[in-house]
Amino acid sequence: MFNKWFLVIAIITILFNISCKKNSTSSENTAPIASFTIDPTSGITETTFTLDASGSTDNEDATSALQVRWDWENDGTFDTDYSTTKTATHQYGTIGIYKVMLEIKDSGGLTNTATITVSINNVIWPLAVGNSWTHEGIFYEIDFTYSVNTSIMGTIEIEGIRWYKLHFEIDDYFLLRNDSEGIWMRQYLDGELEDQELWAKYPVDVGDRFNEYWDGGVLESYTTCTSKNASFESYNNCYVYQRVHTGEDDFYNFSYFKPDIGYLGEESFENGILRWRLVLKSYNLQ
Ligand SMILES: [Ca+2]
Ligand SMILES: [Ca+2]
Repeated sequence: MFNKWFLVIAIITILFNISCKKNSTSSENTAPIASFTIDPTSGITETTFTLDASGSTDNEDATSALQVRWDWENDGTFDTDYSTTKTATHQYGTIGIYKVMLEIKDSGGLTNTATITVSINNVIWPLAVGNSWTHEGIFYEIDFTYSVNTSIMGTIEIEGIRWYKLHFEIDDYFLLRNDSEGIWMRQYLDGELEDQELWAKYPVDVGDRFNEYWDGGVLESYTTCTSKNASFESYNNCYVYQRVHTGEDDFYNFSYFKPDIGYLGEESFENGILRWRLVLKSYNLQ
């Protein structure tokens, strides 16, 4: 009796195993589906980006069994070895736009890739919530002095793009953002949002010309502050943007910026005579 049942069970086991093997060889392995997130999606050269490929899937393998490797700039050379660890971190040392590529491999050797574009910006204006500046303004024609505060109130998303909202004490608030093309500005006038325009570019090269935001004039840039005004001589390595007003060749502004500090101030000339000046008095960076 024992021998008989043992034989039956043995035969069933053998048939089952054969059946399984037959099935596993006849069903084809399918490629995994690569998917990942990157946080944040833009930053500066000091930003540490966190990448997470745990959203990748495969029909046959558990995600934990899938292997991943990364090509930080999609140049065809992978920068990490295969690993089952789905998260990674990376910093980009140079301003630019990069396409980071994930390759994922299942246990059968099939692969799939996904890419995400990430932009590395500049820090000409330290855009961070809580930063603030105090400037002193002087109208020379009427010998009038005033103080004005600017602070970054928060961020706002418009059409998927993050802007910093700045409150300028004597005006409506305005929005700024940085990307690899430069500084973009949106201004609210009488509560109405103006169209966005490229306002300035960074890094700047002498002779660069830009469309100006509000009156269609041009900007020119210089890479030193020392030539225009003694008030700014103490600031080395700052950038001066000359803004010439359309149709008013004798009316122009110089705006002064310095990386890691921000907006130093501005001067306005008419017929070669200094009309008014805005000078940085203090700043508080978060
Ligand atoms: Ca598979
Ligand atoms: Ca690479």
